[in-house]
Amino acid sequence: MAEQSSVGATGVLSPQEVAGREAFEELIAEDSRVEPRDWMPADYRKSLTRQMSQHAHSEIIGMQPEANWITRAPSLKRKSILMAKVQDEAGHGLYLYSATETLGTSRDELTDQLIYGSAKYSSIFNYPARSWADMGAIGWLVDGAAIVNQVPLCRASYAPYGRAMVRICKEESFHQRQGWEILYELSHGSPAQKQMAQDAVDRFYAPALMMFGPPDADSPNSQQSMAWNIKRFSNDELRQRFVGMIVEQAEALGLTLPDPELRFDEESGQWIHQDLDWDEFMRVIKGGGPCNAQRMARRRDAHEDGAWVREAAAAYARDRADEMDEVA
Ligand code: FAQ
Repeated sequence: MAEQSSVGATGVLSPQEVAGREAFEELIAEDSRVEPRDWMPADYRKSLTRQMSQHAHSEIIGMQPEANWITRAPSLKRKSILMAKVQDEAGHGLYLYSATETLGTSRDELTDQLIYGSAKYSSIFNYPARSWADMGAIGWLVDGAAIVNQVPLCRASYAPYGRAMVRICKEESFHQRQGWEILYELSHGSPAQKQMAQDAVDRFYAPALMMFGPPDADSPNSQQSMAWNIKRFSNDELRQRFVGMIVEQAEALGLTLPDPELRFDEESGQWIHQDLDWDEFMRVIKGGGPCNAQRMARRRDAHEDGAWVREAAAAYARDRADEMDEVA
């Protein structure tokens, strides 16, 4: 009973739809999981498709800043680690596209929405990776923010999303440690290397904090998403948790967070960070960031270059299906 529409042409719910809605509301109230076969409200399906596909697009576009550094990694070991990480991100994109497909939109349609439409992907990947130290900052700050945001998603009410997130979070944890390790080595190297690490942290700190999304007061999706147990914490709560986590880590790295207003507030027991430039954030998510055009052009070219692979795979699948029919 996976019906999308909940209201018929007359505006009256059918008895099956009433039963489906009741079952859905019960699942949410008892914090259970919704499976693809279950009835779900059209808005729940739509909002999940939006969030999960944006998440998948982010993983795929997110391969670009790091892939650009594979050929320039400073050693064979660093090169193989970076290649493994970038491949992991491709895997994450694929789990997430597959999980999103269970909601009824095909991967081809989702891809078209990114390449030829206006689907979003994470703002962070529209910033350039200028030096090797940026591989460290991306691992430490970007994967670190992704973990804080995504661990609660392992408990998302939509079961295929939660299941995909469990494996993704394990891999992100390895990614964060490799970023930390790159920065640690640089910050304990020559003065020029330490400066390179500091410069990377200076450039990625604020964009990493913006990954959590707009402030709660300007987040149109959060409230409903939390009521449906998709998101478990608000954007500001997770951003706050992340800042609390990286303050001590930055000290251990011997690096400074570029935030003149950063201070520990005894009363709330929290680290207070500077106001972020939300105009910049809006510009970036609307396509006006430093690398939006380049990222999308690269993604479009890769998609078009890969058309023959998709055609060959489809032809192979058709042949296999014909063979199976003949055997049967
Ligand atoms: N960038 O109402 P809210 C990674 C949009 S994966 C771009 O607060 P929501 C791994 C939002 O979509 C990183 N757009 O939205 C990696 C909405 O627009 P819409 C990706 C953003 O959904 C590491 C509008 O603003 N992670 O890093 C952003 O409740 C290294 C209003 O916002 C995920 O996708 C943004 N930062 O909360 C890979 C995690 N923030 O759709 C490679 C899953 C907000 O109404 C290398 N997603 N927007 O047109 C989420 O947790 C949520 O969707 C949020 C946004 C928290 C991102």
